[in-house]
Amino acid sequence: MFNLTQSQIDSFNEDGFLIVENLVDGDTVENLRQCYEQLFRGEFETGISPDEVNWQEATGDPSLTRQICNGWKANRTIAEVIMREDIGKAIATLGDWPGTRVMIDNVLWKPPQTRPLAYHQDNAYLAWFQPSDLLSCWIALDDTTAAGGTIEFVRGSHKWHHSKPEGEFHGPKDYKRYMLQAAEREGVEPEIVYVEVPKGGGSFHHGWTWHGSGDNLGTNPRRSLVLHGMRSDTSYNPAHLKEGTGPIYSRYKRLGDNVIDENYFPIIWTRDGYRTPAIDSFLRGWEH
Ligand SMILES: O=C(O)CCC(=O)C(=O)O
Repeated sequence: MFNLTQSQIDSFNEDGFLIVENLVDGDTVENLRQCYEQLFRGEFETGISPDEVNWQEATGDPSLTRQICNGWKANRTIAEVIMREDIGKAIATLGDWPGTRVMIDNVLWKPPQTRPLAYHQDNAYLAWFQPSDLLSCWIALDDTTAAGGTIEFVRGSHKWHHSKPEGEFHGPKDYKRYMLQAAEREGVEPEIVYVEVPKGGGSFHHGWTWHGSGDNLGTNPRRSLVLHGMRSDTSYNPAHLKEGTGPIYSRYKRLGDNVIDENYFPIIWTRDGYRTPAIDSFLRGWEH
């Protein structure tokens, strides 16, 4: 059970991120690693495909970080972590939100000698819902190091101006390029902090915090599972469905209103005690 202290909340507000240990235990890390093998082989336990499958064993570019988005829909072990109430509560507390929904998860696997993920601000891709705020929990499934391509944050950059999405996310030549341009516009020297934690630890980050990750120059894989949370009271913004990741996630838009359907974006924790009831039957397995 993860709980935040007041000094962690203060430090998140100041820095735009928070590094923590012991988000998941060793057995869970091991189980998740097995699921990663299955997902990247195209084995989807529930029968539902993840929303974005950017890498598969037979066809994926071996020099790129393997990525699947919304692995929770395909695999219940992943879903159990992504739907955790305590993590939903921590996200809502850090964001000062009424509650947290799952926007997407990210299943990430960066083998040794693979390429970077470009620096970006998450909120820049999200005009299709409003308020378009994201707050994320990044969980390491391997011990992480700077040389091993761990996630890195720029301290205080959630207070910088908001940039537009630019460039290639997967494997760019200069992964810091757009962050450095933003720092120049801001007139500051960026202070980069690497998330170096034992497996099972990780971090939380604000949706406007600049972050990315370098080449994996180490000899171990760098796997991580990310929950990107959105506010429980958010809704579709029909004027901006074509922007950012909107074309992918607007497929779940209802025809007659802008309600974000909790079957696809489940509510995992709210201040008033609500949690999407169907989560339990999904996690138990429909056959039971
Ligand atoms: O794990 C990484 O290298 C980057 C992940 C990321 O962009 C995120 O969690 O928002």
